[in-house]
Amino acid sequence: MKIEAITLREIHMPLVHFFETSFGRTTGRRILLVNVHCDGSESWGECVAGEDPFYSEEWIDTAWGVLTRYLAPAVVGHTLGSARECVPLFARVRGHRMAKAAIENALWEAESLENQIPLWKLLGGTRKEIVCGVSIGIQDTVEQLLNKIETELAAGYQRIKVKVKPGWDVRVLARIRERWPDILLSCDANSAYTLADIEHLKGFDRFHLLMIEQPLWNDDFFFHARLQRELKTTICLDESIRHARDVEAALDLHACGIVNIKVGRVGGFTEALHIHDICQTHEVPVWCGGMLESGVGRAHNLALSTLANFSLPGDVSASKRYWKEDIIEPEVTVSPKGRIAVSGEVGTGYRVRPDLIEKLTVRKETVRG
Ligand code: OSB
Ligand code: MG
Repeated sequence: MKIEAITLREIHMPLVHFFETSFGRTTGRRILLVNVHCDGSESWGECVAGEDPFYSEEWIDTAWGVLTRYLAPAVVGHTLGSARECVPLFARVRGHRMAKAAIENALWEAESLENQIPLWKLLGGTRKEIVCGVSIGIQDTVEQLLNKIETELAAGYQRIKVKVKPGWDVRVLARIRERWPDILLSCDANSAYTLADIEHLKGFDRFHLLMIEQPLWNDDFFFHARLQRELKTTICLDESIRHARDVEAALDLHACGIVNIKVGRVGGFTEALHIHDICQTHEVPVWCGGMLESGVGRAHNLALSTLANFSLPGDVSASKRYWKEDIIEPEVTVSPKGRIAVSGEVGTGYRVRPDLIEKLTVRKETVRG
């Protein structure tokens, strides 16, 4: 594939419903898309960096700068035999994984188009459909949360994850369990607790959660290992797994028993596949996390979720839970049994809607050779 140019776009999309985590509330997304122009193909990638540097250090404006100034110029003009060949070209730039992933993932899509195979097959996927869960943010009242859970269960979703923080945790989990004693339930703290909360966190054990996601610091696994020794509930790491070495260290320390893989957080499909394989060797299940993606990132998450060790329901759910109108067609839809069927078409199996993207674009820049 000869990479002729890369176009970056910032699009604005209001969320159907606000999304609140322990670090704040989001009502609309500023989404950075990259469009890679190869000889003979157009492919897309989504940078999942947020509006603020709250989930991780990266945010849309650092990603824009590093993409236009370093990452796009590092690959434009090059001819690559495969998508993973971009990894060494990006290596000089430290961190900025979400920015790197945006280009790398678009290149995987380009490679699948060039080889005329579905992206999920190129990645090594084996599942024809994936099982979906939902991540439900902090609401204004517990009643609102219970209503949302009821709606998502009726829609068929197979696992409910709720966001928690001090003051919105045991009381909320108790109400959920009172009403649904047997559903697959987990919680995500996005680093809202410290080791001073060990006794409090032990109180979560009585809710029989599938997992508690990232209870402690975003950059830690050492103290998560200490916490895991005190809890019956399995810890799942999200924020603190940045690459394959992190997951090796975390598993060695027994810091978690489940891993959330977000392809943006780990810097692209190549690293995500590596982490998947390490976890599989250790018999540690993984699932695919979400970052409130548009259809572009969602389609990539779906392809990744077809790999064998993605054995737990992920946070990959229907377009309509986020957007009045998604930027891909068809939109991502979920069956009444909470599953998404994978397309047999080449590439992602979803087409981007250039007219709609153009309408939503507020900033655009092209890097040429
Ligand atoms: O921690 O998984 C998280 C959204 C933004 C930032 C962090 C997280 C999330 C989610 C949303 O939980 C998952 C989704 O896309 O539905
Ligand atoms: Mg999380």
